[in-house]
Amino acid sequence: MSSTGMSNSTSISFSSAQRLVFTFLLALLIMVASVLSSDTAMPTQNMSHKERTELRDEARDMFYHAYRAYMENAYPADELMPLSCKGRYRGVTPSRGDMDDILGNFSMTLVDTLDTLVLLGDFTEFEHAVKLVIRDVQFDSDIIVSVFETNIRMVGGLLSAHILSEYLQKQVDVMHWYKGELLEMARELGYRLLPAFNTSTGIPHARVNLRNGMKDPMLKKSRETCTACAGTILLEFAALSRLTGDPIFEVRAHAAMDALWKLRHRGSDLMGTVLNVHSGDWVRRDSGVGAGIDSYYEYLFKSYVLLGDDKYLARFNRHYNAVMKYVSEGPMLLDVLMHRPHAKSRNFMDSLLAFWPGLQVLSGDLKPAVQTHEMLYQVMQMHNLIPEAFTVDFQIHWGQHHLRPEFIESTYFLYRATGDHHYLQVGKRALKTLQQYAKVSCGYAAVNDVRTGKHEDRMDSFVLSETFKYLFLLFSEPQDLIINVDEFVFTTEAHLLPLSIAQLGNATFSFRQSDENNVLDFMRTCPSSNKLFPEKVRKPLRNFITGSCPRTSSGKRLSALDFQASNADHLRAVYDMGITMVSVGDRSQGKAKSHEEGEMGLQFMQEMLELTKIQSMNQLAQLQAVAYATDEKLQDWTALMAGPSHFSPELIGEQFVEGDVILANPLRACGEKLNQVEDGADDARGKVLVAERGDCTFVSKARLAQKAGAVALIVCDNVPGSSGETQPMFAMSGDGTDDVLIPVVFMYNVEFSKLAAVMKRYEHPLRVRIMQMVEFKRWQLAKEGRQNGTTTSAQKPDREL
Ligand code: DMJ
Repeated sequence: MSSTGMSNSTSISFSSAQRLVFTFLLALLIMVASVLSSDTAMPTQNMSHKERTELRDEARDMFYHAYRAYMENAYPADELMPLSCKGRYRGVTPSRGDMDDILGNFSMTLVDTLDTLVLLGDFTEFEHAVKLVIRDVQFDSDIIVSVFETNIRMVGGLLSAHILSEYLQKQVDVMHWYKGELLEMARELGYRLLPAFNTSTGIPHARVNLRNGMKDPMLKKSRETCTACAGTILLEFAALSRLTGDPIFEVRAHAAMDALWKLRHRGSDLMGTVLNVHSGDWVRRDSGVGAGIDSYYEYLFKSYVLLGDDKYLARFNRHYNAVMKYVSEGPMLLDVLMHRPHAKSRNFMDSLLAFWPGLQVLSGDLKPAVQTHEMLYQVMQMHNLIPEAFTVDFQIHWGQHHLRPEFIESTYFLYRATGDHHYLQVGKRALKTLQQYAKVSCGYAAVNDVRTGKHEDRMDSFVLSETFKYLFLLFSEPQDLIINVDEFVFTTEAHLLPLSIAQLGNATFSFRQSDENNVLDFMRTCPSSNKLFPEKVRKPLRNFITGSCPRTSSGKRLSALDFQASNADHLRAVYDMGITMVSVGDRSQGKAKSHEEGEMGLQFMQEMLELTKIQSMNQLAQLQAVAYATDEKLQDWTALMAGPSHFSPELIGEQFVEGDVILANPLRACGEKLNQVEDGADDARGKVLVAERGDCTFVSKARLAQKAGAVALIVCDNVPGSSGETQPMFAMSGDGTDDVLIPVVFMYNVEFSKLAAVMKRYEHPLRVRIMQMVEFKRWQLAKEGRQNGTTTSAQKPDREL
């Protein structure tokens, strides 16, 4: 065995694995340290009434800057393009692909914005805008739109504006001409969405043609939708039914929710993110709280609040417990697979999950809400704006920033629940940042990359309906507002639906409402801040640094095993031992209080490293190894890291697949004729096939490889320079059909290049073995032990699949 080869490969894989694992373990510490540093640098000060009023007015000005830019340069288009300063029209403006499914040429930004005008107290502009919508907006267009987006932005916007128009008629004595036109428009639009619900499961299609329903030929193959897309209908459809007296909408939306609930994983209680509306099969089994699933959870809880049906609370609670058990990792929320919930399926988070703390506040679970929010605040401070996705060590994964509302929304709910001025300070920072990085002469522009600050020609309608609305609400006092917002539920698009809608229910919807009063009480009354956590969570951390909080010492040395990052005494003890937890940008050195405590600190760090090693073994479970032997006796193995797939059998424990490696022909393995040259030289039977990523899906490559007789498939990345050392490893997705029986793994370009170089150098066919990385490590450690005579119990992984 070439020991150099072995140790090289070990160090390559271990260092990356350790980096991954370290981030898991240390991110908690870094997070705590970051909280410390932010609190130390800027202790929360009460915000004066004057400053708060100024910020409220600034939020209002921001809204008008964007609103006027849209009205003067883009209306009646769906969106403003703030850099070109003109409207974005479907079918006219160059297409952005699927993203344009939100556009229906129905003046979306104005409809989405109507109720914000009421909250701002601008009844004159509201009345004018309602007249414009009634006059200009129509839905009879041959356009395919997203059912979810049309529902939350358009139906929700129309309903909320209708409710507020009637409210203003009664309370402010204006708009007497209004005769329910907006409700009629919402009903018409609701009917245009209904054909999407004609599926065997009752779960709606993702898209529908506004004029032709599902008859559009482009929709023939339609079958996949996301969990959030299908599960974010009920609030609007129930309100539509209650207000119009037509039960069809609510009936369909309940049925979709029931069908979704049946698809949960019975073991974990988790949901995936993409499913087939006809078969009910899962297409993506990743489960988190961000993109693809976010508002499904939100609507379970809020449906209970709005409609009073206990079953939605029970379902929410089941999912919530599952999320807190498997997805929640300290302050972080990391996707797992619904059917393998103990292993994380990715090591980054998306910015959509920033709504989660707000939902936790509403459901009464404040402590984790505070922690996740604080983490997000750190991410914001590190990058100025929260990037669309960021890794567990808070580095940028996707650099865009779309001016999304979720973080501000959670900040608002946390402030409402706690009264802690920290959240006003956070809101101030968010507001100033938007002013600095997003304001342009014609509105506010999304940021293409938070590292460069480069703008994108995009201002989504939610900037006006949510982002500025929540900012304004955060800095407003209740007496500034014409309505009591506690009597409303905010939809996922921040449209206001009154709790009184429950009373409009007819005999079709008589729910179990035993706890309804409790729920309403909770929504109406902000819990007293002294019962709540934020200060309790954050203050000990501050005290730990400032030393103002006397520590109760047991005289015992704190061991790494017992260490809890959330325990203030532990943090203090670690600090006294001279260990400083470093937040990015803060490289200050720790100094032990005494020689003894310094020794204890060293011991502590050693234990921590040991623990990290053990943890690394567990975290490695998902990582696959492509190991190769270059000696004839197949003794010396070198492993390169690879990622698993969701659609191929899992290699469990010591199982592995072995074969000579061969390139696919054609390399991308997309055509029917795979590895079929006449002389049979590229015969794939019994071989481990390598195909390049691209041109067709992972799973179709796998099917072709299987058909060609390969025993395993390695898909190598087509992006030069990509590497598992710098990029998160991920699991390849399938299409919901479990017909792939051979293991399939993914290698980034740098790792594959190493394998390719050996393949080139090596005269004989190169033998490779696909197995779990953790098993490879165990195998090698055991071999090393045997060679050194230190262990006799080492097992060779000999269970060929
Ligand atoms: C909004 O349209 C809604 O909040 C939706 O639920 C998620 N995406 C955007 C905002 O980011």
